[in-house]
Amino acid sequence: MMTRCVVDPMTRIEGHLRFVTHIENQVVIDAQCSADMFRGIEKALIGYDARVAQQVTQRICGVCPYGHAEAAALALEHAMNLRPNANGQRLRNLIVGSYHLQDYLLHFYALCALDFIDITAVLHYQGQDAGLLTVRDWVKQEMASAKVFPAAPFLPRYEAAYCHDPTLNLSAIRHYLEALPIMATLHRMVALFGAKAPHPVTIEAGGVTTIPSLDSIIQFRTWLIPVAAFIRGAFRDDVTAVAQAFRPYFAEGRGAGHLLSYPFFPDATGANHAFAGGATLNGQYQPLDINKITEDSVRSYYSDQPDRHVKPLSSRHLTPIDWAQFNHERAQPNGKYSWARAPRYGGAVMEVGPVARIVNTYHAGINPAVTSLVNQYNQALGLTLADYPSVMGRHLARLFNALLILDRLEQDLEALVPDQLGFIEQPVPRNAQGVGLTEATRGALAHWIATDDQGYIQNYELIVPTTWNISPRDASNQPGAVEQMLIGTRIQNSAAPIELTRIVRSTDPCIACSVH
Ligand code: NFE
Repeated sequence: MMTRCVVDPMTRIEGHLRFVTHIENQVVIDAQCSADMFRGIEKALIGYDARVAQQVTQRICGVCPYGHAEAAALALEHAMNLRPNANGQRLRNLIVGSYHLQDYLLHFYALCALDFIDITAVLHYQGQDAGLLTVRDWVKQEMASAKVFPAAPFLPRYEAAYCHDPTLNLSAIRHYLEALPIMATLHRMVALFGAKAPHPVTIEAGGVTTIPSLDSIIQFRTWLIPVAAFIRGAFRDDVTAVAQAFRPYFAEGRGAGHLLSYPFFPDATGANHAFAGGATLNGQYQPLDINKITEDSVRSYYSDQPDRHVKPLSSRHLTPIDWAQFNHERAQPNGKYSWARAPRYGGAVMEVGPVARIVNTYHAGINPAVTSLVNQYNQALGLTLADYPSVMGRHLARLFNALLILDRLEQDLEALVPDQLGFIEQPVPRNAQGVGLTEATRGALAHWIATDDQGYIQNYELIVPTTWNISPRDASNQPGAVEQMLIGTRIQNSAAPIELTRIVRSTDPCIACSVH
């Protein structure tokens, strides 16, 4: 018997995602992901001074604004043929790196932990920890007053699927609470040099406009101490323990496993990145070739045709379909089902994100710290690189990213020169083009800019991490990366398909970014 299973909206992610699966004999035989929002920010930029892109594109998202700021600055720097000086690059790394750390904690504790950790374990808690006692009382109260458990934010709840180890459950719940002030501290660190969090304002083409003082460097260092202790202690312990407790999830949500990443986290010269760009296809690594990137919108809610394998900046601006036609339950012309477009790399469907950064860097052999961390965990958990594009591999790779970025943050902070400007001012070039490539937390992020004969924005295009991951089918009818991860999954109970939500959440989708 075939069952249609619709998850709409997907909770504990950013933005509005709906996915529809068809399940036969407890196995997913078809899946469609629909990004359910559209804003048109690329179009809105046309005609404005090129420097506004960095501010406006940050408004795409409250979670990864730093990524858009950096990609926009890099695109304009490319058009200007300009690189920040050492202090500018280090300040940028400190802002971007702090944001990455905040985002890894947010994803693991606030968005994903409740897929694995049993919150009701707290009901049996007999100790003196004030945080756990508060959660215990709150859960008890909710159960008594609502008569129905769970209450938000513990919905949906899938009985019997959670961790059965009371020690791990309680320690993860305690760390869930402890992570909150750590994330707040990381936002303060972003604001210290970014002048604002979220949406830091100081990352500009030419560097960073804040001048670090000795006081601000010492303040950053003081805040970094508890952050580093939490990431190297509680976070590392929790992710490692969950990975061990849910070992079969290294075999779930694998998809095709083709991995794309861009160079990320350079040294002070803007080169020698900590993470390599490149593509791993069928287990074989190749250096990055951005000319292979195309996008089509055959199954996306845009009316322009033909719209196959378009290169960035070569497209005309797509026209959204007539809103009156928009209704999920009614078939759309040409089987369109998402506002997201379908980026491809040499025609291949690619997964982007923490696993791509780790696996591509490992293959490229450019960072001994990556090689040693991966080797250490592979030996301890009995893994190979092929296990990383998976639900648990993605959680583990986020931990690796956090540990590696933390090390680099400490180095950049020590080398930062007080009272020295890290910004070079240069006019916006006319009739110029540029591309900015970076890694936001969720993966490969690129901004393309073209200016007109006044230096205003003539064309602007973004291809964003989640667009790669949750893309719909393309002109060749290939399912997107998350769709491929879902197809073939065995479901224990189609009325409570926790396997599916674990797969989707492992990619940390942001629909606000994916469609923009
Ligand atoms: Ni809106 Fe974003 C995505 C990330 S792009 S969260 O996808 O990370 O900067």
